[in-house]
Amino acid sequence: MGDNAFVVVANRLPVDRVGGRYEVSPGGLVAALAPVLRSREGCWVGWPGDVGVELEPFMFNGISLVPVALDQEDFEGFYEGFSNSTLWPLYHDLIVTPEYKQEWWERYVAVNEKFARAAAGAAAHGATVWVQDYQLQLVPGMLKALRPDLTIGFFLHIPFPAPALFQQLPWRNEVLEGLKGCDLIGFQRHADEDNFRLLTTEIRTGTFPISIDLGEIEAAPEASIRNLRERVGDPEHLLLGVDRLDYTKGILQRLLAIESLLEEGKLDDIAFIQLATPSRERIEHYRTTRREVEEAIGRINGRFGDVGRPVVHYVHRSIPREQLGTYYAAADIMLVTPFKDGMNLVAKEYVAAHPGGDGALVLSEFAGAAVELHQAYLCNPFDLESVKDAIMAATEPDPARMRQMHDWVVEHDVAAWARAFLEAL
Ligand code: ADQ
Repeated sequence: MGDNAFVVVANRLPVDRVGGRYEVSPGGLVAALAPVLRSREGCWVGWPGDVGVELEPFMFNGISLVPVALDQEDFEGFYEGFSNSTLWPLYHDLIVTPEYKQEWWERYVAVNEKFARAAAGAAAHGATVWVQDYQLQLVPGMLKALRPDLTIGFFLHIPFPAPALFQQLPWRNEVLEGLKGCDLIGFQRHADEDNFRLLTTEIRTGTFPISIDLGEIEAAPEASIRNLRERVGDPEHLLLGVDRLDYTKGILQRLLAIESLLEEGKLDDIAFIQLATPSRERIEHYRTTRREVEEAIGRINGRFGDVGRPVVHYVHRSIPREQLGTYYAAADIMLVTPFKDGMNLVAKEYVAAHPGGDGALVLSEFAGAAVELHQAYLCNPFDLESVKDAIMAATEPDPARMRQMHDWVVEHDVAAWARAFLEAL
């Protein structure tokens, strides 16, 4: 038993190792939970991000971090395997086919046990423990068995599939049992909660749409916005995409929509910036998606670009947080076109960067964010014409729509999200 009254358990610790030392990894979850962790003498249990590294608990920026070590087999079986090649595609409605492998499942159980034991060791008597996301669905049940005195919450950041899909999972009963160790499970959308409740009503559930830390998207200076637009040739319409390079995000679909509009002569003076963070690159489906995206970019630039004047500006790396605000502010049209997405924080970040009502958001109906940001130009990424129509509508945006969305995001930030969940718990 430890002495922490509040414990967050997540796959990753909120730090990245950069050249031998740790830096805070940016993200809303850290921003939302850091104040709670500090005020409630809390700690964060998670994997530091390096395979095979054993670390003692350490303090970082006033937060106590409890590292869980993963070896190469854990990384391959638990992380790349069961989490990202089984659960991720299954929970995103089979955009690619999930793989079901007994040895991955066994690693998932073993690693969930490591996390549960670490959390049990860190929590004080009667503490509150908040477990995050699909990688750790067995932790609540394991933790309840070890420590019946704890109050345990769980939040699922990704969608929860319809029962007919979930029931494909050979270990569906074990996963449900794991989740049943909770006192409260939170979902992004009512639709996810409803799907879950068709399987069991034994556990208390709720819908808590996650949001962003408004302080992280800094107001961009006018000069840097102008500079960015000049660098891409001062187009009439500057379009932007910002994603992890993941097959759920529909990056290829937005490129095909742009290509088709250029072909039809409906758009001409445009530039499209696609920022894509490398992601899960050892998994074949991710490599295929990257290949398809890069091929389309090459083709579009070859057909419609010119020397020194490409149509698509593509950056395959993570952009520092402080620069992201300039991209968002400079873009006339933001393209968020996932086939399926728990929430999609990029959509909210873009809206946050447009307090004046300028700009337009093209948003997939299948992103959780579409529930709250319903004034966006909504589209169906499975229907190319629908994406094209939304882009065309966004070329003449209604500022009232952006203002309403901006007001909503300002009122409903990530701190409000964390507060709502913890109060319900
Ligand atoms: P993700 O699938 O990672 O999150 P998202 O919500 O869009 O998706 O968050 C991505 C974050 O990474 C954003 O904050 C964005 O700014 C940042 N980012 C993306 N590309 C970047 C780049 N090239 N450079 C710098 N930063 C970049 C999962 C779920 C989502 C859910 C979140 C939170 O899949 O549906 O919204 O968790 O619950």
